[in-house]
Amino acid sequence: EGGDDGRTGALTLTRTRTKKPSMYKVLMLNDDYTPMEFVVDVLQNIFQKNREEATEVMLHVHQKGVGVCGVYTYEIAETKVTQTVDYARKNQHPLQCTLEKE
Ligand code: TYC
Repeated sequence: EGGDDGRTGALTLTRTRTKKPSMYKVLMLNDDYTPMEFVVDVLQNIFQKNREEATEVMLHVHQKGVGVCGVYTYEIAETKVTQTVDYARKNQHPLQCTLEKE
């Protein structure tokens, strides 16, 4: 957006749009003990995936060791990690989940 300084007539360019927020991947880690059904349940209820997508992500993590649950702004990503770990511990599962800046 152009602006006049009102004295010399110099034009300046000012930012009209704020910076896009940094985005963070929420990663789910495999382990040998958490039941597959529990992971699918987490992906549906915390990461808003349908049953098919949730199953795909869970199987990917089971086979590769790690997978992306979703990409969010920092506060939302952090909240989902906390909700996942709290829910897993409440059910005595070792499921781990972490953040990674994109
Ligand atoms: N590997 C687990 C099992 O065989 C299933 C599992 C999948 C656990 C994904 C964690 O993030 C995970 N029961």
